[in-house]
Amino acid sequence: MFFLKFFLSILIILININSISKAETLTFPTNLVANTTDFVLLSTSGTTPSISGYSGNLLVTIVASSGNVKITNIASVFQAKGYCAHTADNNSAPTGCDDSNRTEIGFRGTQDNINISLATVSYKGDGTTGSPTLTVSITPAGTNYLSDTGHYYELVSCGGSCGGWEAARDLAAAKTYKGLTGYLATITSAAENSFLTSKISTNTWIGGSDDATYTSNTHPAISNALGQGSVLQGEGTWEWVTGPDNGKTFFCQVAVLKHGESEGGINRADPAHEDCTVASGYSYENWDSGEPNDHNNGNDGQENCAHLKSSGKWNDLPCDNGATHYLVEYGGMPGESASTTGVVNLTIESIEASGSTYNIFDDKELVGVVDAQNESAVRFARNSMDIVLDRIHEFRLRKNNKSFNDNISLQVNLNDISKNYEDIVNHFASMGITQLANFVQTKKRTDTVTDDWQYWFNGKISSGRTGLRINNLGKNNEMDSITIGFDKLENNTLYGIAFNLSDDLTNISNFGSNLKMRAENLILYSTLNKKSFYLDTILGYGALKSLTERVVDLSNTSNKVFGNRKSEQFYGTTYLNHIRNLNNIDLQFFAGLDYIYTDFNGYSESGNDQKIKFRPHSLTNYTSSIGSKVFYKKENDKDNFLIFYKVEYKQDHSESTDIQGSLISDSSNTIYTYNYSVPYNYFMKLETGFNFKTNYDLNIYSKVGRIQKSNDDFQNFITIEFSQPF
Ligand SMILES: [Ca+2]
Ligand SMILES: [Ca+2]
Ligand SMILES: [Ca+2]
Repeated sequence: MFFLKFFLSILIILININSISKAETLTFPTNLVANTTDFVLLSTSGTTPSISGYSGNLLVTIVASSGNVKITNIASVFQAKGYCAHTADNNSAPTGCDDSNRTEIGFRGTQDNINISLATVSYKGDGTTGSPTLTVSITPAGTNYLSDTGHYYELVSCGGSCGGWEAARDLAAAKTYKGLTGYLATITSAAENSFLTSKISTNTWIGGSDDATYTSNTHPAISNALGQGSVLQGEGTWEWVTGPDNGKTFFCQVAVLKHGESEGGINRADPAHEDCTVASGYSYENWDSGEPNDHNNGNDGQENCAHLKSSGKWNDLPCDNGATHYLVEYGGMPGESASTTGVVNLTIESIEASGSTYNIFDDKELVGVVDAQNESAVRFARNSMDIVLDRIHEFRLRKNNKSFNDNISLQVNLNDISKNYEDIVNHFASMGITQLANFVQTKKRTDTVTDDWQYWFNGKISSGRTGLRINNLGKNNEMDSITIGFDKLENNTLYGIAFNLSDDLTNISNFGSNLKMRAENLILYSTLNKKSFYLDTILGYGALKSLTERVVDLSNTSNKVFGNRKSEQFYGTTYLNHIRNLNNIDLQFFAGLDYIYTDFNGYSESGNDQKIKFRPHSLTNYTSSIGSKVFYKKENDKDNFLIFYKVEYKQDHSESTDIQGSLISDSSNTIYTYNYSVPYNYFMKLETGFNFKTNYDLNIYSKVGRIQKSNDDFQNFITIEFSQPF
């Protein structure tokens, strides 16, 4: 019994897996809001086109109602007859499908192969207003979908004679596809005929006849007025006799010659009865020259069945002709609708569309570049303030430190420090610090007086990620900065001035959009000491330069626009610190406020038609913070080594700002607006480091840390600082 149950449950699982795997699903965006003046990847809608649950060889077709469509990855799929200028199915890459001038594309492959290409479907508008659509269909290879009729078509080879038209008609009627009953194809429009000509282009039976056996017409064909004698019923009255068009007359034969007259090659078919009337909406026919000719041998009713030629022209053939193919059409039968998921329409709202909700800031690459400029600016100001605060902290330590005498060279110390620090030293060595370090080493310490002028030097590297939340493009940033400062203690107050140069690189998404920013800062600072309280104050000015590179066509990422912008910023911070000493431990508690105001100049991008002119904007950021720092002193007669830990909570009160731009190519100069606000409410700063004083009176201060923001953004940093009296 157990084994039976076990077996049954396995069976049920297998059946379920089987039914799941057969659910054919076409995942395709249904709406795309984009600037389609150049190609736009459909995946920028947030939905990457793909299929699942399909098996076998498939044909994918994508038809644009206007504009152009292409795929850029063609390597894994095959040529399909009638698509991308290929005249036959061929197991080579469809080279025409990545052209920029296609209004429809089609290619064949397995599901996995097709998905690689589908991910790169791109659309470009035609420059006129409207709301274009893209229609995509997935059918088994050999079955075509015509979006005009919504019908499917399948050419069937009988592998020899089909056994005549009637046999072909019955074979077609026995076929079904996705819940639709098949019928011998009826061609009722030029669009349908042209589609079948280009996609099928084979001699094949179709569903027309003038044989009264099949048609609804019972009139004798004779027209006494033409004096052609009594002949077969219905002759000359051509009807569609299959599918939803059954019984619709589409052609009334007109005799050219009278009965008995003969002229080689001239149509001698009998005329239709004078009551013959073409049904409304069925006037399309595409008879070949001289057809239908009813075999042209003087006998009536010789050729009564319609046959489509590979040229797209029609011929009447004897119904028992040994023709080898028949064309099945699916769709349009009363009460039937396709159960297929293989057809999806995508509506594109582009800048071209009247009444479109299109906004240039719907472009994530663009928003990435805009956000990055704001983020970098704030990062610069906070970086400068942090570095100067570090210096102030370091000074406080130094002021409290005891003197010491042994020889310890800077070089030795640096070699002892971890690899990370070596990287920093190497990095800054290339910027001239080697000379500075050498200078530092040669300068012998003379005394422990702390009210000499002192210089200090700080190098800092940081890297972080922003925009990690869903629907944001992730951004990586790297910043490095060097700072040199001078300060002096007077009346228990430290006064100082510092110069900072910082470079920041932000890589936006993975397509090549990026922002390079440079800041040159002048910073004034002071710290006032009263008993165990210290009041730190910093004021700074920064001149910023931005270079932007923005990818405007994700299907061709070398297509970029470029920007060059200048900005200025003012910033300041005040911290109140209280320090308590407990033997080898100093405890510091602090609270602070900072304020950053950045004034971004307007600027215009250069490059292609999607370049944007940005208006000036300003950004105001401020935070309040509380935190504490713990110092652990390790002292002996050789050195003075101190370790610290710091934690700080900063609440962000920054204001949002409107960023505005217009397309330079847009003569109406429509201005689009994007509201930027800092995407986090608070952040935490965690730091740890050490202070080390050598007997050359050189002070080395270093720390590593992380800023963790409430929205998952983060910034890691490592800094090293030297200072010395002179
Ligand atoms: Ca039809
Ligand atoms: Ca005939
Ligand atoms: Ca004929």
